[in-house]
Amino acid sequence: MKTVLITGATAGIGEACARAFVAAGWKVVGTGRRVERLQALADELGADRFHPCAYDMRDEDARDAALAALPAPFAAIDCLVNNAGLALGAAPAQSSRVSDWKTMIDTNVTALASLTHKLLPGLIERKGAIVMLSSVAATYPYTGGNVYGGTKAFVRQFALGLRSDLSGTGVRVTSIEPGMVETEFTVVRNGGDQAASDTFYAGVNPLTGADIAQTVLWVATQPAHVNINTLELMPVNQSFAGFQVARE
Ligand code: 8X3
Repeated sequence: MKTVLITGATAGIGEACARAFVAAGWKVVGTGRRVERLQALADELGADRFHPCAYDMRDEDARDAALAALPAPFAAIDCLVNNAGLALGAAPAQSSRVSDWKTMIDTNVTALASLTHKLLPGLIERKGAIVMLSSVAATYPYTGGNVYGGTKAFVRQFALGLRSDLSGTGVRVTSIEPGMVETEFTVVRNGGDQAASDTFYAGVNPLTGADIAQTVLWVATQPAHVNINTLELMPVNQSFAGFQVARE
């Protein structure tokens, strides 16, 4: 039985991944700040299958203590799902808060890279897998995407760069790049405004956390010689539009 560590397992895509991996016979270490949500998942999925690992991913000392305290059945991580991340604000750069930018960079870039670095030796030893949650925002710029899109472009390029560095180790690395997925993501992005999130997804028939979880599980369970490099997905009702032009 393999073990996956999923960051941000308290809600949305991460929580759906926890359910999907447990259903597929994996043991899951779920990280996040909201201990009560992790405990509820452990109660539901079984303490022998889901281990709550509560810490703030931007606090490396807390992370290291939590990982060092993993019980033996959960300590050997075969797969890392770098899911935790957030967008804060959707305003143009010139009217964004720099504190929001720093929080996004600290979480989506610094904490993700640091955790990956920490788990790499074990992943190499076990010929494991790393699945990164990037975004369509990594590839397609949009108004108000600024630093969020920049962080997701980092995630994508970091994943691809890791593939080069890990050549010959057997470790597989994937960048998953979803478009509109209805989770707490847009509520958080808009400062807790549920109505703004409801409006954003209204009539879209957006992707769900469960949709993305099935994709992550599929990627992680490919035969050992198959690496999915990048995988971009959107709801059918989300697509592309042309450039905007400012006329003088
Ligand atoms: C966010 C994707 O399409 O909602 O990662 O901007 S989208």
